[in-house]
Amino acid sequence: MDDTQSGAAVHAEPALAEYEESFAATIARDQRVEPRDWMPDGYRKTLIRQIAQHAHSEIIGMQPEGDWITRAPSLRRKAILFAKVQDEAGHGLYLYSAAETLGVDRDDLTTRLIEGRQKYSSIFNYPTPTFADVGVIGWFVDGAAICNQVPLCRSSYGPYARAMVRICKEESFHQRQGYELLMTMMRGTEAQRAMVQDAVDRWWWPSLMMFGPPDGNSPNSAASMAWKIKRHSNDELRRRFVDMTVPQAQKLGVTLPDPELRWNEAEGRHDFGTPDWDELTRVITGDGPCNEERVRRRREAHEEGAWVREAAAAHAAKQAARTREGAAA
Ligand code: FAQ
Repeated sequence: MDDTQSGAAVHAEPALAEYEESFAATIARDQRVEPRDWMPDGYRKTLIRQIAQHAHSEIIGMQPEGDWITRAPSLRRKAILFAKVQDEAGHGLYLYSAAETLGVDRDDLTTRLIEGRQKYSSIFNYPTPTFADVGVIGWFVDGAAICNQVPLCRSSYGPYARAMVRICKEESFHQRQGYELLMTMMRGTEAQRAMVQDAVDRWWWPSLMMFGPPDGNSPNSAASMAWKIKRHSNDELRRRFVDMTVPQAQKLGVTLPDPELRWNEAEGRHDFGTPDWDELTRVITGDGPCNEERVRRRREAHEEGAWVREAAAAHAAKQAARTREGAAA
């Protein structure tokens, strides 16, 4: 090694340390990290993992409720459901765009999803046998999404945090439409009330699992919280969801299926039972009631949409060529 080379090597180390220092200072000051800023590899990888999983969840999450679009009981319910499912598609698109700012390609992320190499939320692997499921998804699943995602509006990565602002506003409408649908059913017949209670019984525990494994078994939380990607732990958000939902259940007139659920006066919050963590592991690893169907349908939709992507690419190439010709003339 000659002198110049060794000089360059000595110089490279303080430069990296400076980048690290500046990144740490940005996080400490609660400022946003933007796509062009230097960031540690682990930070970039964690964001790509979480944002991609989040985007996949929004897209796969269209399926359980989408199944009811053609069977909605009235034009009004159909229009509402259509709008909601379309919103989820929009959320997926914002999130894939946010992931792309980190240097990954949306096509590649989709391939990873349909080949089972990337995850999506466990909650979308449960079936929707009755129309009450549509209401309960809005109330519980969108409610849980709001609890989890409002703090993500303050996430340290700018494009993710900004995408979450609009997403949360829309999730709030989704939650209300679900609750309103359930209120209507609860004012209906005995059979309708039973249908609501049955859906509540089936969705309660899977909704608690949406927040992820318990804190002691959450390998990504420590780094994610230090980097301020996540602002609260899985258990903390799960508790908030329970506290928020219990009075809503009382008002609605349904029973949450947990004999251990009770108000803890001393702590100022609810105590509740333990979800079946083995079930969460099974569902995350592909062995839930609907995993196979959800991924198969996503794969089919992707394959059937190939001609649209080809046509859009051909159109874009034609437009670009025209622009070039115009500039050259
Ligand atoms: N399902 O170390 P942690 C919606 C995985 S959107 C599947 O605690 P982390 C809107 C986790 O990825 C719903 N996998 O992980 C809507 C990790 O695996 P990996 C989606 C799960 O990231 C409504 C491993 O377990 N929301 O509902 C789950 O720190 C209605 C260890 O876990 C988001 O994606 C799970 N439930 O915390 C749409 C929000 N939980 O990657 C349609 C953003 C954990 O190491 C209709 N994401 N895993 O192999 C987050 O906040 C976090 O990623 C958590 C997990 C909290 C989900």
